Amino acid sequence: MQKSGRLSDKSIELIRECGISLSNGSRKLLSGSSNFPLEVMYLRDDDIPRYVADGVADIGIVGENVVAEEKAPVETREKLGFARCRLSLALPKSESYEDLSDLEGKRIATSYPGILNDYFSEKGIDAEIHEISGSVEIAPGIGLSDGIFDIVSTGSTLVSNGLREVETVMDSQAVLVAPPEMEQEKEAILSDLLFRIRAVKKSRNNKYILLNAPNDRLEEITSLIPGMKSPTVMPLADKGWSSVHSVLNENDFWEVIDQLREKGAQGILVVPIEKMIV
Ligand code: PRT
Ligand code: ZN
Repeated sequence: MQKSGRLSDKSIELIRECGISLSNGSRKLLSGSSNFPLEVMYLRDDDIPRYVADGVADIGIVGENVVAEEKAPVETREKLGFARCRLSLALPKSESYEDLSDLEGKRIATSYPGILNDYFSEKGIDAEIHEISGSVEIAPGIGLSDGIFDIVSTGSTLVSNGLREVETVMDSQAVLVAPPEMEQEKEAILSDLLFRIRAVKKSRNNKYILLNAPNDRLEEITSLIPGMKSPTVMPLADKGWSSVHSVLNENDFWEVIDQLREKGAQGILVVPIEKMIV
């Protein structure tokens, strides 16, 4: 995994949430685990796809953008849902733009020449790609290029440099990569790890919900929160009321909560789930 940067903390957090303890921090090149057959090697993100392809590491956690740029023969085994961003073309705000053909003959600065070159070839655009490492966003301002191709997350870097996003070329997030073929023994360890990662990911998107429901509206209320199989319903000491327990997806959260309240649910408690095995 990445030694220090935007992927590091989330990568370590994911491994720890999988119940895997890691000795020492990312200060060393390697750290081992006392409770899982895993050793973590801390690297620059750009080296990760190549190290995995060459078998120096068995698996890697890296951005899809880096995998695409390095063109190493590795497979994405799981999307991890963090470090989300997009790779976009941007031009100075004052520059008019209608479609890609406006980039014909332009100089574009980027740290991702491979991805951009593939994109321009596919679209049949003849533009000049100017590779620079770091601070790509200042290139047009100092006359080094006409536009840029770079990672965008919130878009504030573009805005503060007087640039405007004109095309999104790819979306990216952190992924777990592995070589296409793996020894059986390692594949078994990887499947165990992926099983845990999926349980952690699932739990992040779901909440445990407990509420009190009037018995005459129980059916309507339980139909709103079907949960994993079906909700648990238990009588309250107060006759006419029941306690309902279920699991609720984060994305539906506010909408469902509003509907539950409308139907007379009271004392709604929502608690995080640590792991979820379905
Ligand atoms: O030292 P090492 O080579 O390991 O790290 P690095 O400096 O190459 O990478 P790092 O740590 O900056 O990013 C690692 C990965 O995080 C990237 O490859 C992406 O997959 C992902 N990621 C997610 C981002 C961003 N979001 C991001 N916002 N990588 C970079 N940025 C930069 C971008 O380059 C631009 O300068 O943030 C700026 C844009 O951000 P907004 O929010 O202003 O749009
Ligand atoms: Zn890097």
